[in-house]
Amino acid sequence: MGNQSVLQAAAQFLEEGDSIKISPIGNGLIHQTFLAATANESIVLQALNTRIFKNPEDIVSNYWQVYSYLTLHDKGIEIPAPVSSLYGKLLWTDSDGNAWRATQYVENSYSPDTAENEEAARTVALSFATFTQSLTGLDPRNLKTIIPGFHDLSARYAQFEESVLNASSERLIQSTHLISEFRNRKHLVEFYELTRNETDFPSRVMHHDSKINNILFNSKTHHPICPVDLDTVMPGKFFSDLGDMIRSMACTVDENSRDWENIGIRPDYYRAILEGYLQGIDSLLTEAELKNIHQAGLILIYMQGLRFLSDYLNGDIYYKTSYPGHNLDRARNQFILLEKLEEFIYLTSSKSRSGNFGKLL
Ligand code: GN1
Ligand code: MG
Repeated sequence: MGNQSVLQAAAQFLEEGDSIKISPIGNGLIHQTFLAATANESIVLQALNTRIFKNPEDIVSNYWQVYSYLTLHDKGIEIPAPVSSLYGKLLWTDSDGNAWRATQYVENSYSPDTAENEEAARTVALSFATFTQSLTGLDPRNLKTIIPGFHDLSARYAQFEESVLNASSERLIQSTHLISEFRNRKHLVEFYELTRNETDFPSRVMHHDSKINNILFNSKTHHPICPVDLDTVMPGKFFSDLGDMIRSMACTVDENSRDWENIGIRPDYYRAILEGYLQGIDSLLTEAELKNIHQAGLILIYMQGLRFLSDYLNGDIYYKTSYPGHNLDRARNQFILLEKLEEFIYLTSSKSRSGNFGKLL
């Protein structure tokens, strides 16, 4: 994205279009995000990836619904106000077809990439759970489904099998071990099918990208302000946000690491995330969800592994990559993490029968 295009977009959302300073922020794999500032005003400006988000209007419409609901109902949680363009629209499309939108920049805030200790992980979990809890009165069916089948494990599994069929023989050879390990875990897809039951596993408003860098923290108090990056906010199931936090915060190294020997689960973080989430969601979960709470991390790690491997097999068309084989390495990383979580849950549940881990449910 050239600087000129960003400046041109920023000028659509800022009053004084001629003295704008632009700097890239965030490190998302999908959109391009910038801080655009004049002497009086700072906004977060985003070029939405319309290859992935086919209907960018739906993103701004969901954002508006969530923003209005939280503001009207005074739930004690505020998200950055959307900023409309000088033409009064929440979306502006440039001559190359890029869709831009903006939100207010929250001063004295930051988004860390890692949870420094388990207390940080607990507050992040509390924040994402409070978000869903606060939106209980907003019928999830009113929100647009931004990416159909986004956390639909059956659909992700089907895409994976399709990518195996279409892969080049070179990429297939590199992936044989992972393909068979992922196929061996199809029981997770069978569990996912059970969650279609709306009584036991009701749909709620979920964030669907609950990484710590999608939480704004207050620079002075270091407490979470609110979740951001709300593009994938849509109806979802209990495992999505909890599972993605386990995937991205209870791990010893991040999803890009090739330090295979040191990929693992941090038990104290796992417990803190679970406790923080249960506190924030405050008795919303059904008996069936509580009984299956440990499936959350397994499903999300498995799904992310399938997605990275499918992208590798498809020739790296979805995620930004920095070197050939990056997606294959990410898939391997997620597979090792999945094995480590399986082991941790197995050990934990056998110990809890003898009373040691009773607190973990
Ligand atoms: C993508 O771009 P980013 O980092 O916010 C992806 C998530 C994945 C994540 C893996 C729309 O999110 O689902 O978990 O990469 N978002 C989309 O790092 O596909
Ligand atoms: Mg995201």
